[in-house]
Amino acid sequence: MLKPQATSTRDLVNLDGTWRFALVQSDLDSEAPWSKPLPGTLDAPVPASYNDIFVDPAIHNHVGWVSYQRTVTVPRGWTQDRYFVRVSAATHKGRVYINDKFVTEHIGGYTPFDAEVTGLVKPGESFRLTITVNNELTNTTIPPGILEVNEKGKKSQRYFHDFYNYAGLARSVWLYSVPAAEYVKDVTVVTDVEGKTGVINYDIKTDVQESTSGTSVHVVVLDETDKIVAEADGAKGAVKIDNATLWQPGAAYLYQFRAEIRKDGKVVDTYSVATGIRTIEVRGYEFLINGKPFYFTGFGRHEDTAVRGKGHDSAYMVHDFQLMDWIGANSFRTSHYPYAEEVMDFADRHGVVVIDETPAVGLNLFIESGLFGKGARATWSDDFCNDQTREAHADSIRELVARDKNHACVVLWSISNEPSTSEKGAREYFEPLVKLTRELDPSRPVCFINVMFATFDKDLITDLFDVICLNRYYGWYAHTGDLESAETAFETELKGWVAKYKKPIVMTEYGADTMSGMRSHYCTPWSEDYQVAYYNMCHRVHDRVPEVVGEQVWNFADFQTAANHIFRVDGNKKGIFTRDRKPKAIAAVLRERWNAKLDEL
Ligand code: GCB
Repeated sequence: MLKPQATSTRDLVNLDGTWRFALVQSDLDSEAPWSKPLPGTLDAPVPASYNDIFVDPAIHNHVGWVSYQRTVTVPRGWTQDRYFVRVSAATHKGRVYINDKFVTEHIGGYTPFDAEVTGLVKPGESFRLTITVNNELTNTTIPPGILEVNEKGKKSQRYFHDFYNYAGLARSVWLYSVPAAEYVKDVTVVTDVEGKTGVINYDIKTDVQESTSGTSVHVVVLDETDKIVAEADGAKGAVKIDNATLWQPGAAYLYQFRAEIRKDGKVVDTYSVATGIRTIEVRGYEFLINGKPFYFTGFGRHEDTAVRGKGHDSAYMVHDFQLMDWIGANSFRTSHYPYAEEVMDFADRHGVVVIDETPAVGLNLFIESGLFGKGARATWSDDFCNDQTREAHADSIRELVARDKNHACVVLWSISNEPSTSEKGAREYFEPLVKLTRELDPSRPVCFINVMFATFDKDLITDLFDVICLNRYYGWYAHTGDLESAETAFETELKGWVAKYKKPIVMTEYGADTMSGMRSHYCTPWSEDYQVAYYNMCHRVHDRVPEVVGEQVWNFADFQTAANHIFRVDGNKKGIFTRDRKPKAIAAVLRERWNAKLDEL
């Protein structure tokens, strides 16, 4: 799933802007919105979630299909090409129609897909492009949810993750071309280091439509000054770069790995992958990048801003990376779904380390029954996470690895956030998924993110993974307001994990809801003072447990959550920054601690 690229043999047309927009009010097939111009007067921005754009609760709370539509012209020069519409994300299910014709469907809200237009519309002609998007979550989608219908027949959506179910076309849409005869369909690079030599192991897949005798694959590696530093022939192999500059956290260096198809000495297709040369290893209690112990500082985050929802926005992206740099964050987790590819590219370019997560969040009925007394229901069961759910989960892993495998920034795959791993059936569910992840990418370690109920004596799956990732809220959800007992309980638990598993621990979440501006002489929960005291307590514990190799606080910024919970006031307020990126008092404290940590690394 290569990200579309403009090269000397390929073109790229961006289709962002305002599209016609309408809700599908009844049944998609009988309304057939693709068959004519959309009814009504609404326009919606792409990229953006549609929920907060309009001042209309019917749109904000809509459950079901919506339609986006616009006219697209195929460039007249594309006579020797194949061409596709690339949808970078349609949350959670998307269908593409070219004029009256259904072309493709994709399930999974945070990974891209293509619809081929070649053969349906000629170069120089225009067509009506309709993308219908469905936001429903069921027990066989990832993430899962439950659809409910009230006595008046109105649908509503329940889900088990703590962020708003934003939907729509939140990332860019493109029209792109590749050479028709033969093109580079996929590139995989895996890097290694031998002394001062950088090694890029590569595997190039081509798509051949015509009989193309006489073509060959060639690779060229350029450094950051565009100087050729290595070349090789063949679709699979290794290239070596003497005195390579490594990709380091905080000091990125990217080579361009250019795959070329040549015919009679001419380049007939070319595609480049920005490649950082680095190694990753988990050894004993250490997480090593380029052979050196790494300590994660940074955040669990969300793609979340006012008005846009999960819509990708370059201004916010750059600003957020600036804030992370300012505060001394060397890493983040793409909690709880794959982020826009632009974010991954940016992390590569700026040396920010990423724990890359699938959208498998909320595979847990225990939290609901435990916290809200809703009555115990089994998570791993025929009527919730069953074989079909696991198949959808496997697809989400396949698509994440296919999309992000070449990013130097990605050092660890997280295959799920807070599944119910103390419940019977968890091991049977996860074992094949861990195996699959390792087959898809033997070069990176694998983790899942552990929930507070599944302590070391109850969890059933941790031995299958390389790193222990813990979300803990001692002093917030447990021992609320009592940091003294929280400190003891937290340290006791960490030591239990160390003794049992002998693996490195990354704290992937810890935090306390905090109303910006609320101050308290008594360090009351929700005040900025409590947030500071809470983090100081956690950090004392981290510093006493040397097997802790990282701390990612929850959350980078305040974010929107589902409206039907009484324990959230206009969203989750555990941000270090407010939703509009203003610092809370804790920001200065983290800045001092993390910058000191970075100096030690
Ligand atoms: C968690 C979840 C995260 C929530 C957070 C919280 O453990 O992983 O999605 O937002 O707790 O604030 O409750």
